[in-house]
Amino acid sequence: MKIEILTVFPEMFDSVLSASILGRAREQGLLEISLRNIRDYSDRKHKNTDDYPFGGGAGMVMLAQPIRGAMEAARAQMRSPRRIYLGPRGKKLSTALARELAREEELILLCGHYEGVDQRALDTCVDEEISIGDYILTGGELAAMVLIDCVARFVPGVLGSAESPEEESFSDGLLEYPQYTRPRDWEGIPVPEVLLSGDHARIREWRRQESLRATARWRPDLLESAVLTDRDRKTLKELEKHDEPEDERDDE
Ligand code: 4G1
Repeated sequence: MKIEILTVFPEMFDSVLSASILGRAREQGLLEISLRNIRDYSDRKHKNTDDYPFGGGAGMVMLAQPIRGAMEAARAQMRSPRRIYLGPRGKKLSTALARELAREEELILLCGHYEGVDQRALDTCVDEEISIGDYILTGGELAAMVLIDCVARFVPGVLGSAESPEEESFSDGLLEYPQYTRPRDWEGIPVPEVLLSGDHARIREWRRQESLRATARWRPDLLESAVLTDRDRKTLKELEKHDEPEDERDDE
């Protein structure tokens, strides 16, 4: 998959895109990510990329002209890219949307900064807007990195075959079960006995129950769209009887 990132702060991406799984995927050629500095496309004398808002008000607005220039240069390197602006008005990023984007050959990601982007650039240079959530950011760069991280996991080969994205408990819409590693006893706290039993059927059952327990406790909203078996529903009923209700827990 090819990704072009249009930004006025390309250096923000360097460590994130070079480390760990994304770095490995780029070395393997599974992800071809390039950064394009919008400033390089400014026609203005001092290579400005922003100006005061018409109508007044605080802050600066990104100029349409360098965005058009950068977008056309990126597009010249591609066949039929999906052009995305990361912004707070967009459709919310989800696992489902990430999976869909991972099927694209080519993406162009436009990152806004300052108070935003001249609306005419958005109207003429992008296909859609995507948001990573409801909070205020100083720029779209972190959102673009979140999107790339999330999408890359669904690009075939990016995760090793042992770590397929469907293997994770979150893929059926539940939270993950608790994980433990060595030592078996750490500061007097033992690892749950079942995990040392070697009984893989019991381990699988215990993990499923713990996923259900964690989800019911911390993110009950996720249960509405989770993929549940009849057995899961029975387990949840049992947990309701035995687990403390949320408002009686001493950690709140
Ligand atoms: C109004 C949030 C403004 C923000 C309402 C999620 C946020 C990009 C995102 C803002 C941005 C809300 C995102 C706000 C984002 C221009 C530059 C827009 C930064 C900018 C809830 C500032 N997902 N925010 N405005 O944060 O780009 O992708």
